[in-house]
Amino acid sequence: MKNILITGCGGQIGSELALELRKRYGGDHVIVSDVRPILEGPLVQTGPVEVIDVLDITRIVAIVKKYDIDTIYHLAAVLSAVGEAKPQLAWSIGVNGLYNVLEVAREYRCAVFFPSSIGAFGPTTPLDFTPQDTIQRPVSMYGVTKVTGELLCDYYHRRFQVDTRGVRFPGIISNVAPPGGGTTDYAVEIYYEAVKSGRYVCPLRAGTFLDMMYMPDALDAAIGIMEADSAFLKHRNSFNVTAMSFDPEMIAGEIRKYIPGFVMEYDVDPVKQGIADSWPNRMDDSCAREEWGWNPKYDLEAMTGDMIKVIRGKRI
Ligand code: AKB
Repeated sequence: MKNILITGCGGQIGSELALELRKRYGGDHVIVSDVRPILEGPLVQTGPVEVIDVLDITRIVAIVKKYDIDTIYHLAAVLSAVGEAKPQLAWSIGVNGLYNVLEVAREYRCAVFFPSSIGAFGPTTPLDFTPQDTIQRPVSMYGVTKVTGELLCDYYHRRFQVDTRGVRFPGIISNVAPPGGGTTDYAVEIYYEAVKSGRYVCPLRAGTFLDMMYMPDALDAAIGIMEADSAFLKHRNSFNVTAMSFDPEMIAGEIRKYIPGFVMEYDVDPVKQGIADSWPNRMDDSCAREEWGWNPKYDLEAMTGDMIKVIRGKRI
């Protein structure tokens, strides 16, 4: 990776991935972009920032040529809950945006990172220890775009030898930029509300188990798969990766170790609950561990200690 372009960088993952990549590869070698202008903050202070609408292929080409890009982290997407409210937009950004990126990558010989998701699975998938290769019949538009994306990336690798790679991210928990429209957002919001008010109204039912991961591990996953020796990769575009699996009661229990009076109430959101019920309880990520050494560092306990410390420091 010499010169890297990140799309959708204003979001939860991009805002931290960009800084990590700039630390490793140098600020001028990591070009940050988003459909909305990023005008201030660490992303602006540490390297180039551009506006890119991924539906505008001529703009992607212009930026790839301007900076001699050889690697694209394509993060622009609409998350699962917003995707159910706006399915046409979710398809357009999720599939047409990826198609544009892959076409540019084919023409200009770029490697591409594509984040798939636990959303690529559905109710007929085995939900416990979900295998790497299994049934994928998602019921959300987000899931449909993720399965399509996995297949498109496979196709561009097989047909055009584009170096496409990716992982199936679980819910990602972080404390810099908010997630914005996913089913797993509750696992971020709960920490902020616990610190701020000592109570949280959870949109998912107790007993809803989902895979999750703390942001430092998510960054390691995204960079790790792109830096992996391709000779060892059999599943290049859609590795299951997970770090922990918990339900709302378990995360509330961990929070109570720091905030003993923390109160959890439930007001189930039927759309989010329906999506969550169709997703795995816990994936099997042994292929990622075997093929490129995936090895997450944070469990629920370690993550909770860090989240509470960081959020308390923000004085929200
Ligand atoms: C979402 O909830 O939509 C995302 C995801 C798991 O892909 N966080």
